[in-house]
Amino acid sequence: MTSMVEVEKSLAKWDIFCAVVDNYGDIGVTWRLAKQLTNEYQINVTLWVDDLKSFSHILPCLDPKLTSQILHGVKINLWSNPLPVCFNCPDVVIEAFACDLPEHVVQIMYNQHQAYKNNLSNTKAPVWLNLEYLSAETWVEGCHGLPSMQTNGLNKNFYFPGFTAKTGGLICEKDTLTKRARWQSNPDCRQQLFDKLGLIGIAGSDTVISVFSYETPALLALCNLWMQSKKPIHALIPIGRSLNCLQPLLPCSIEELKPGQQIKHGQLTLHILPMTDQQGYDELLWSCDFNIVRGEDSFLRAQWAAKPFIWHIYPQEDDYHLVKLDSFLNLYCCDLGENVANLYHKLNNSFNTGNQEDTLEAWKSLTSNLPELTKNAKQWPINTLNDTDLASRLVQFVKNS
Ligand code: TRH
Repeated sequence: MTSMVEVEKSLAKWDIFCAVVDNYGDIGVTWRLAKQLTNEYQINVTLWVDDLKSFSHILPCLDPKLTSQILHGVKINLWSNPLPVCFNCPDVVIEAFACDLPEHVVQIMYNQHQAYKNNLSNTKAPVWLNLEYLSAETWVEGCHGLPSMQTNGLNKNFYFPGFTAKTGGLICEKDTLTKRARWQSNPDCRQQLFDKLGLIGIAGSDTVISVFSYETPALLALCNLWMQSKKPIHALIPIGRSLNCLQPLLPCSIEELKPGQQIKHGQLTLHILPMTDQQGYDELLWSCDFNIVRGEDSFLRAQWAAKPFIWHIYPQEDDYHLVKLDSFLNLYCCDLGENVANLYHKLNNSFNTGNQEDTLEAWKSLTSNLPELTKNAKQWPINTLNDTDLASRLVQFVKNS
């Protein structure tokens, strides 16, 4: 049995390594986890990131020129080769999304392992975890937690986030749902956010939709439809990839667009937004009637926002992402009536494959079923979290290691 001293020790210092592949998902997930482990478990977290410039888009107060800085209680170190800051062996090392730790780091972990094995030290090698991408596929349950013995004798475990009790869970800070409920019960919060973002001309009865997607012709088709809507629709679009497929609606090139700009076409107003920090983005999702999200982290935040959403999943080879999308939709739709479930599948599938006609058909039919979709969106976070989130399961996993 693990002694109390060992338990506390295992929670003392954790290092997370993140390589930014593209976009903001890898850093978005690791940054969110680092903050939560610090705030809720008082863990001393160091986040090593190889691209501070990308990071600064979702953390505007970060200075990309500094090799080390502390923000929100998390030490953020630049991960360059060689490491510009000394790596002191922590209690836990998380390698995010198979990012391959620096050899030098593995060597230090190995030295510690050897010293412990040879009774030269009381300190074990760190618990080494590979945090994987989120998927709702059923095989995840069988792979979560599996060990992988390395050639040097060190052990690494696969940690799979997921939607069921047998997986690693979903990232959600303890106070997210209460903060969101408080926000949504007070219309002043939304108004204050819109004022802060300089969004003018949005009436309480207008439809507000946030858009954070990749490129798809389905988005342009939806915008063309929204222009002819009976009541005003506002699309709130943080500067980024969604705009690449909206060029026909823009008065200038994407590079010339400025946050704060508004572009009106019939009943549709496009509002160009700046990117904000993660808290600001949550508030945006909480304030909209419908959200279009993507990747992994914004996809989860849309679920915690308890509003209907389209998921533009990160594209993978051989359209494998469509399998992942389907697995999620099967779970998400299981309490919906058959008709709405089918329409919701159709909307998400066609948005992802770029089928304009099907997207429009599904959207039009779903708008008359919005109450059912909204009811499901409200209940979903409660059912899905099922009392535990990823960080609490992760801490428990480490304690049991
Ligand atoms: O940016 P993404 O497309 O990231 C993707 C996915 O994670 C994908 O799985 C991965 O393989 C690939 O990156 C490399 O989408 P995602 O995951 O939603 O990440 C966006 C992050 O940006 C998320 O943490 C929310 C944050 N964000 C802000 O903080 N402020 C903003 O204004 C916006 C629009 C987003």
